[in-house]
Amino acid sequence: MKPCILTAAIVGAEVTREDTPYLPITADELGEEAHRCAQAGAAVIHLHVRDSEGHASQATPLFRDAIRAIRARADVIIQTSTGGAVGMTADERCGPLRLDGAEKPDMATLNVGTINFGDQIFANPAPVTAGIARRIQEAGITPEIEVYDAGHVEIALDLLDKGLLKEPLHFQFVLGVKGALGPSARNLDFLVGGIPAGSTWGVAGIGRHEFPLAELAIARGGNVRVGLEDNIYMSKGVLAEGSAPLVARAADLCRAAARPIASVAQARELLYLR
Ligand code: KMH
Ligand code: ZN
Repeated sequence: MKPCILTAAIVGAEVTREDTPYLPITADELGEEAHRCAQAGAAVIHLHVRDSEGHASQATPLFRDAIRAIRARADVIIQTSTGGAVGMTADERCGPLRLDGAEKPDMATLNVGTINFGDQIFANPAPVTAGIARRIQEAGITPEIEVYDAGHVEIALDLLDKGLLKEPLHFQFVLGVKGALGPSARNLDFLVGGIPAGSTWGVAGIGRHEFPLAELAIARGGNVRVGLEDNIYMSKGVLAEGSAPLVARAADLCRAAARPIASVAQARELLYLR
């Protein structure tokens, strides 16, 4: 079995300090949390940033500070969000793509389809997605395709046809968002069955679905994303003291399934990163 790449989604855009006191917000807190996650086995940090009041932001300087703080502490692959938060403009969402030099992200997410997002709508109309895909490509950053619903793989294949994505493709199946595709094995198998040979894929299960889906992904040869962005609990009513304990549990699941955990160097190779 090839090594399993563990991604830590350490902050996200929606979880608040009221939800959990363990949410990292400042650059130093993000750096420390990324370091703890790397020690627990994460090779990739999926990164959002917050402003000084803890609100979701896609501001380039905040990403610069966070990436500096992370790289000062840990050798990890940094994957910045271009999803941001519901309601942000496409231009705003592209804040991290403006970074270069030592703070340039290794990867960036590409959200290819519009979904219900709880009571809200996470809007990704085709022209917005195409524009963000082009900007990721022009920046020379490797995209990860975020898939939340049944038709999203098709949209990605259309972007591939148009030259806005290049193979090998990297997919993240985010399952269990309220209003989008549910977290079943049947849905996961359907999605995996639709991606081109040679693609990589991982699963991010939302809320209580995080670990059941992680187990499925590990058994099927996929990668795993965990972290406070997706789930704040270790077990019912018991808060995770940051994302690192969630990464540690995912690493335990890998060991239990005799699946090696990808080092950063192995993850770079598997993801064809420069
Ligand atoms: N916060 C969600 C609306 C991404 O990072 O690319 C979108 C999101 C996806 O988190
Ligand atoms: Zn995200």
